[in-house]
Amino acid sequence: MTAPSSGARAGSEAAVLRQPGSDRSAPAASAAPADGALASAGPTEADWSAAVAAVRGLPADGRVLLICHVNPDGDALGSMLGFALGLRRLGVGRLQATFPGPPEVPEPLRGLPGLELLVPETEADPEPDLVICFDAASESRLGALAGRLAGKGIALVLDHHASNSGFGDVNLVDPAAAATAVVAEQLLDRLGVPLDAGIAECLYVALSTDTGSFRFDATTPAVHEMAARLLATGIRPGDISRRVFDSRPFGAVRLFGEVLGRARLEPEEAGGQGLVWTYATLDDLARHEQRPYVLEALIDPVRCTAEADVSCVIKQTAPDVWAVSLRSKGATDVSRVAVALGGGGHRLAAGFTGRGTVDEVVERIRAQLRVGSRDGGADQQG
Ligand SMILES: [Mn+2]
Repeated sequence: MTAPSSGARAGSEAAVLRQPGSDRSAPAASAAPADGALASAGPTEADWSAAVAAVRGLPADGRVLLICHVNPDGDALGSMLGFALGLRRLGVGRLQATFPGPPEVPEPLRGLPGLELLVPETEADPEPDLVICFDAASESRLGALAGRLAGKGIALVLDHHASNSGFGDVNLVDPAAAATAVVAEQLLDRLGVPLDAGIAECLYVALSTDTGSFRFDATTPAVHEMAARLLATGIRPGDISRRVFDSRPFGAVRLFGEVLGRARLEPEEAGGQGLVWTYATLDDLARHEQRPYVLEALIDPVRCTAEADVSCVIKQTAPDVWAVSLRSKGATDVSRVAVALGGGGHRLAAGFTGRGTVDEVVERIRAQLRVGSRDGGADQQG
């Protein structure tokens, strides 16, 4: 299951939609907590107790299936595998971890501890006693595996997306958490599982990817305190960061050069705050012999553009299908744009699946940004 790559990249701040067919993006992170005060307050004591009871109540030979979202990013895989390793420490022997779609782990995440627990979705236990779902804002992000939550076993959901509908039997959804890994660490603590280097490395990858290497507003004191606990196990942040963020095939470097060279700046869009965008086609990938995951990092140089509040990368996934990533520096609620166009995400990081030509997709974004800038004042505080 750790074979060739594709799918998501570990590094970027907000993973957003990566695949046609998934209707909601699940951006890893970014500035989710900016909306924290408005979103639900997070898990109650009763929720935590129910989650602990679900794990502690497993029969001696209980079977646990852990699932994360399609095209898993650092938080999805890291929180899932870190928690799985914790369950193993608790003595849970029959563990499987999986995600929908091709069983390919993105190259930057192939060093994660616990990868040996991964199985292709086709081999996932059809009737586990406990299903635990990570970083998926909605059941649709679980593909065919969503059906496992309806089985006779208990379904436990760990997530940090404010839009999470609470589709499990027990839901630990904390919109104020910088990453699902924050929720996972808390549950491990309540289960009495001590952190070891393996668990810590998984959770560190999750936390650092979802906070953009601790650069986003989601990086609260609590995030640094958690990072300190993880680092205290002896893991090497330099090695991890190089592997996860700072490594790219030369072909991808050249591909970026080409794609960045065609970026357009439209200062008048987004209510005069500016829009910058570019796109990458399947042909671009083929010419440079690159896998789709390398494009996950493309939003980072694009969003550096000082003259634009909104940045956008449009990645072709099929002839007329595009995975669209949107970012804002703060003046624009891009989740509203994404939701209006069939996707989702956070206020400063969101995405959707676009259909048609690039020009048609961009025009729809411009139009929604105009709606947004008209209504923006009204719900600025809302
Ligand atoms: Mn996440």
